[in-house]
Amino acid sequence: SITERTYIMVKPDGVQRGLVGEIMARFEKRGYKLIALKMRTADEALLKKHYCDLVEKPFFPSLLSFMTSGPVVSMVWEGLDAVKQGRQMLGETNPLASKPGSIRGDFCIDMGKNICHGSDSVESAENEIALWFTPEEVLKYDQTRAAHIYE
Ligand code: YYY
Ligand code: MG
Repeated sequence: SITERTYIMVKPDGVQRGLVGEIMARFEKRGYKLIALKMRTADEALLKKHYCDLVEKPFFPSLLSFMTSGPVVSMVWEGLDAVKQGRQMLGETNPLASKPGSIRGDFCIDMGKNICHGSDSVESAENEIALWFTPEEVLKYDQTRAAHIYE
């Protein structure tokens, strides 16, 4: 559905490397609609909820210290197949497996510094959007170019 939503986040390394505009531009140019945007430094409590399925993993402590090391840019993009397309646009978790042309495939080398996050299912997208944004921060408006993007 064209109202599918995904949670995309530029991680602290992506912010420090000046890739916020590049990442946003890819979603904008693809045709997705930006419906929420916020910058903040996340705390451990928030990240433990965000990565609740990973808290027992050996790499979790380093993931936590990396993700709290500086500001992140949180956004919600809406459009057809936003979750799966968003994951394709990001590339694979491991940059080595990420094809050139994907964000990770073009801009990073190491899995622990893979510059961006994208929801992996519609269900986790809804949970992540509710975790990172209040309902009022997720906007409703007409994307006037939609007629040129969808048939
Ligand atoms: O959704 P995605 O970010 O592609 O991967 P996840 O399996 O959800 O892991 C989240 C995050 O954790 C990943 O982007 C890098 C880091 N990580 C890691 O450092 N080492 C691993 N073996 C797996 C994940
Ligand atoms: Mg994930």
